[in-house]
Amino acid sequence: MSAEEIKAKAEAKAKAVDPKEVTVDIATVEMLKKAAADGCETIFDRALTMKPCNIGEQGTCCKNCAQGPCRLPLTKKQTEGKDDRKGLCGATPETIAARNFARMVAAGAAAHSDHGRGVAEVFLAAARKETHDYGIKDAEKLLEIAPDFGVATTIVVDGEEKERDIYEIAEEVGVKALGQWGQQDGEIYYAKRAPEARYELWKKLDVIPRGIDREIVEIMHRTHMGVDQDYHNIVKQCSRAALADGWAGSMIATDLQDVMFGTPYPIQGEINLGVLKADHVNIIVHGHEPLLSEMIVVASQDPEMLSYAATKGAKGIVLAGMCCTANEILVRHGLPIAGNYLQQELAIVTGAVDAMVVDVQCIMENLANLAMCYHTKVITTNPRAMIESGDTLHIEFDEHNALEDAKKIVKAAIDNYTNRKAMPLIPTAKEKMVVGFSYEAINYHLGGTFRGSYWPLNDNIINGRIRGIGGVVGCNNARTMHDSAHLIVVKELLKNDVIVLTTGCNAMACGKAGLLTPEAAKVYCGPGLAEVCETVGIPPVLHMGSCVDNSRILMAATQVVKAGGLGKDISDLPAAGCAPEWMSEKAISIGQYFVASGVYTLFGVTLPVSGAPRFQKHLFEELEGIYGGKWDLVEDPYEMAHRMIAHIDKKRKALGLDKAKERVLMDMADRQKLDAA
Ligand code: CUV
Ligand code: SF4
Repeated sequence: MSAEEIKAKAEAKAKAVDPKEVTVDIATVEMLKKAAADGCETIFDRALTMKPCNIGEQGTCCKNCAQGPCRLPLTKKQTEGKDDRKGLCGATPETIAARNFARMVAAGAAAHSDHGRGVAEVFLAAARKETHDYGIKDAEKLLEIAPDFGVATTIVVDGEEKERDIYEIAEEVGVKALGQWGQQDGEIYYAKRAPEARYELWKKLDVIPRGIDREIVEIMHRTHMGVDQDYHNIVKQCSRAALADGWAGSMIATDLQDVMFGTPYPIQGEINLGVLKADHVNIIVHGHEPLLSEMIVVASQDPEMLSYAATKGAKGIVLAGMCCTANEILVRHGLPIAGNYLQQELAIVTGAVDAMVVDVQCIMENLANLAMCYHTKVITTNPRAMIESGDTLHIEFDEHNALEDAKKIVKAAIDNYTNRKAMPLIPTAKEKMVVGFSYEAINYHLGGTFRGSYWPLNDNIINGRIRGIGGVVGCNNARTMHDSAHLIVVKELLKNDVIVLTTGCNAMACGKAGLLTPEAAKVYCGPGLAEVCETVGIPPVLHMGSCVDNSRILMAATQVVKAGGLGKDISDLPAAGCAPEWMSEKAISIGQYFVASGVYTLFGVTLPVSGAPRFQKHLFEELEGIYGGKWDLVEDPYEMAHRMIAHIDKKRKALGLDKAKERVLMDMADRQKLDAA
């Protein structure tokens, strides 16, 4: 070998990913080794060779007009007090960072809400019986949400009150729900679901969304060159658009999905790449929308499809999920999950995936390249999301023909089974879990037979067995060790008797680590929380669904407020939220709607605000005085957990719950007194 060759080899080696340094997940370690051996590149490799741009990372690169990009990095000079940075037009770093931040909110809110719009459209088609494939599965939930849209559930005929036809109600709900996107004035319907104090605060601050699309468009307008140049005012619009996401776009998606496909109740499931089977046709549904995947669930169990698979020599069909589509079909059907965001490429690396069916969001373009290394067919299904790279197949999904489309997809996967290039190598790792804790299910489980309310949860918070509530959600991020921060934060919270509500990729990290089982309570929880979980028989980490299902966390928080004894607003609760490994713009929208709903919200990894100190101070400090919730950035997951706990303790103190209390058994009269309080 020449000196040059040796040098090149050493360099390549220095840049090779050491699997144990980038993930705590054993299946991921195994597949990263296989990818390296197969000579296939993944996001983990690219994260090593490409570093983030330091100006963008600070949030201070503006390319909103062609006189830029104007780049305003923070230097030592500014940290010493004098800050005269300006873009060509005079835009301050504050304006630039706030505009960039606002555009992330707009993109995130748009992603969730456009998903919601699709759901509302299918819902309306189902209500009008224009499609045979969808119907009303949970009529009870429909009756529950109808009044929120001002839709009557009964009708008076000849002086007698009668139940209305369920499909008639559904049609009216569908029309009104869909109208929320184009509404120009007034208020979104669900704003009134919030605790009264919160609703009044929003009204006073003038941030109640008028209509979903309008608030998103207004962000794009305000952040155009030369419009809104006051970061306080930009952040106010962020709140409006984000609230339109959390309390409308996402919440409507969750509710109508529940009505069509069933509200989740606790169900068993399995997670990690070990759910794939070498002698089966393996289909992965990846992305976010349950509309199509619900149909693929049906198609993959169709006897005709199963016997077709048998003719190709397969023993059966495994349908597994990836990312939030996985969460959707898991919480409703108990279908297995192959992994979270950073494992999508690695599923293909097993060599066992015959089709990777994608819809929208969080789909890495590199899937198409990797599919060329192996035999996987990547199938796009949504006209919004096509892939130019590689050799992908597009089978467009149409709700009027949904089951037929789904069968076409399953058939394409079966046909591809015989094209496998080598023996698959599937990791053995998989874990059992109990999932599906919608806020209705929590109501039922914790309230149980006594009165079916959040009271028992509140009672246990008041008596101190449970110290508080932690919402831990969000993505994976290739800039930080896969799943590590997720698990550290969650375990630290559990140890300190904080019950955890989870969605998204955090839920999957917890599942893979065995935290979503009732047995985990004894192992990981402080004595108080362990006792509660063991008594009720629930896991200490409650899997509430996908990212749009963060709306379930808003509803759970609202139910806790309404159950009494813990203040009058979400901001009074001993609770905090975090996204330790976030990466998606959707996470920024979620963060903003949690903050505007009164929650202390911490993000890990990075936030593009550090280059604009006054804007950062607005998010990290001043917002608390306005909304009772604020942003924070903490890279160290232990520190993150402890800041959440400190906040929880602060709220407990404000509620007078800091004195260690003996548990008093309350009678009905006491409870009613508390309810009235
Ligand atoms: Ni919507 S948004 S990486 S799949 S949680 Fe997972 Fe969840 Fe983030 Fe994407
Ligand atoms: Fe530069 Fe102003 Fe144009 Fe942004 S809007 S690129 S800061 S001139």
